[in-house]
Amino acid sequence: MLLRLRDRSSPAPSEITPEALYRGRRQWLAQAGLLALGGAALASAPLRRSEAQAMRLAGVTPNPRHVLASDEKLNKVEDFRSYCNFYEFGMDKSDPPVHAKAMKVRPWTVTIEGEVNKPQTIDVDALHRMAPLEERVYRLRCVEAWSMVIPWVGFPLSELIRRVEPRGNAKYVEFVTLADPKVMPGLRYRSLEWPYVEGLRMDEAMHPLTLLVLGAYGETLAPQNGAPVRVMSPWKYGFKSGKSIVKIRFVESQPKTAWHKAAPGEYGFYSNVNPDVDHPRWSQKTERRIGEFSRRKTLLFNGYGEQVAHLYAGMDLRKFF
Ligand SMILES: Nc1nc2c(c(=O)[nH]1)N[C@H]1C(S)=C(S)[C@@H](COP(=O)(O)O)O[C@H]1N2
Ligand SMILES: [Mo]
Repeated sequence: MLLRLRDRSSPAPSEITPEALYRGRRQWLAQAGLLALGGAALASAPLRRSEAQAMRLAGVTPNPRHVLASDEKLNKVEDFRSYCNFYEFGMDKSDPPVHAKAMKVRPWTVTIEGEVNKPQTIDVDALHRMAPLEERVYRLRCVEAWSMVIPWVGFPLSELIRRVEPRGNAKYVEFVTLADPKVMPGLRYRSLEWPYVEGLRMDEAMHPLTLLVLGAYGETLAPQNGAPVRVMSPWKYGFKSGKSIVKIRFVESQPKTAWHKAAPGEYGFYSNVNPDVDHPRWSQKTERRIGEFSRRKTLLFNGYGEQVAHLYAGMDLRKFF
């Protein structure tokens, strides 16, 4: 059964707010009919079978406790929607919630190009129907040493990748995001080179933890959180999670990513969360969970090491940071 998302652009199905509901989440999901309880990935429920199979194929032991940060409290939806990094809409955390409202998220297409047998342009509504949507609770660890725990909704990016049939020489996946000067005041500043570009190595993009994200907190994404589509590899710093994607390119050589171009000594291509590799200007050993005062220890690979460490076997993580 499919998990359906409430479309934020249409009226609410009830006056119950997601904020209130996420406290009694299971009950709410059932009541609001947003979640057909069948095989959905609720925090403490076993992984969906296809996901467990995919993880076995990837040589990974399915372990819901690690895949899903179920022992940690979800951040409030207000935190997620009000404390944002989306530099196209301004440098302050409070800019995107104000300015991103002007971004039109329908109609929206994502163009797939490069080293694939089936290049195509996909409408975002077709993306919603491409694969069963799953809810996954993942930590987001920003390189600025704060973090949040978010119930993301989407499907493994690998589902999309398989459908477009990458060729043998496709070694990396590049994500190009929207750059529209009409609605994005931040483009005037040369803080980064626009459009914002991010990338993953093919095996990282195919990894079952990497989600193509279409929603969060049971609803389609708010514009400031990267509507209508973004990616999420939870073992990497948040900036790898490109928002409002318009193009996915399959390429042979390592993409030149926006942050790496802006400051190569500060932001590497891999950007795996690593408490032992400090940012040149600050420590990565601890983080502040948004909404909390005390700091917590940052975990290697953001706590997803059991699932992803094998991808980097034999690599010097200080060199390939
Ligand atoms: N297009 C685009 N995507 C982006 C960014 C950005 O500035 N532009 N910021 C990144 C950073 S630094 C982080 S931490 C996350 C923040 O996601 P959130 O605001 O939805 O929590 O988005 C990432 N994706
Ligand atoms: Mo970030």
